[in-house]
Amino acid sequence: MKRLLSGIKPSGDLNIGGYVGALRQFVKLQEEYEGYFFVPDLHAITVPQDPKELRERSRQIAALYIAAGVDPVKNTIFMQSQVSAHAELGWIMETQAHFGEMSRMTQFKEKSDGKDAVSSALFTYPALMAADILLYQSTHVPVGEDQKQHLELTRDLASRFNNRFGKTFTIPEPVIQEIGARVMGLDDPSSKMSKSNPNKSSYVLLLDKPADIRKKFARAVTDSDMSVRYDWETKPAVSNLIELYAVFSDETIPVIERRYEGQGYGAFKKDLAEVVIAKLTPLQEKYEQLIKSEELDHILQDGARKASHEAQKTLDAAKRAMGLLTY
Ligand code: ATP
Ligand code: LTN
Repeated sequence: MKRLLSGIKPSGDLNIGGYVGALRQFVKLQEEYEGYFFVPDLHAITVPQDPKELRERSRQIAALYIAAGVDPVKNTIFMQSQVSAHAELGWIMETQAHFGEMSRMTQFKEKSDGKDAVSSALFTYPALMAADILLYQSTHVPVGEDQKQHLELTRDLASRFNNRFGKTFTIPEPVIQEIGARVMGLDDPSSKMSKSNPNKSSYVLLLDKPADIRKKFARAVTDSDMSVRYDWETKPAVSNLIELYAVFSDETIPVIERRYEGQGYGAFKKDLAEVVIAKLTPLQEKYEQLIKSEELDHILQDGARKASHEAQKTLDAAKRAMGLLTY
């Protein structure tokens, strides 16, 4: 059976970039795979977090998985910190990772740039990510384009370990879709839509109210000529919005271009807000029910139990292979 594993950090409120690049794929792919969906809270604490906010956000991300359509019966949903094998295998993977290759990780460079107190865990983060994936013998990992480099490192570390100590880990494949692999900011089409951007108009949150969604799309930057045309070279801002339209309406890009031919940006941006609202409204309703319920905590407790059982098998195999005693 093919195994899918992925996670979204509880480091900020989830925006439509994470939904389009990752969460939407979790829902689509769950039919064909055995799914492990976790909340990488140990990754979130590589940068400072307020304890109360972290607690709330972690439940929030798990509730959003389910509200978006991830089936908690069919899949295993859990908190990373509740499965201690992640931290243990994370350490083991650090012993296999070279300082040089870790230094080339662009996410670390971006997140540490200009900051004077950066945790050492932010640097070693990709080794923990490799452990997350390898513990479940995952075959496929759905992520946005920005995680491709971490996936390549995971594959390298798994092969290096297997070559040194005997076959222990499955080599995973990234799953990166063509449309929506990198959703750009609404204020600036040259930077990724990111929850760490201080400009709140640069992103739409999954839990934004319809009025805010309308306002944010109305303000979104466009390009100089007035045509709704898909061309990343000359029209990156509009191309970004067209991709969002395509994803949220389940229509193709040529159909959208034809609909708005000769119409300018006004009608297009208004309709874009409505297709996004139409998708997010049922998700938000389901979320409101879940977040108040104890059902969510039961799902997470159950998930942690199942995940621990699976993860322990791989952790023990890796320890044994290396010469660490496991009795
Ligand atoms: P930050 O926005 O603070 O940089 P992050 O997006 O790097 O955080 P996560 O929220 O953990 O971190 O990302 C979850 C998943 O969503 C990842 O697979 C990531 O690739 C994907 N993702 C995040 N932002 C986007 C985006 N703008 N476009 C496409 N995919 C995205
Ligand atoms: N590094 C990812 C979050 C993440 C992840 C994972 C994604 C941590 N562990 C395992 C897929 C599989 C990020 O920053 N978005």
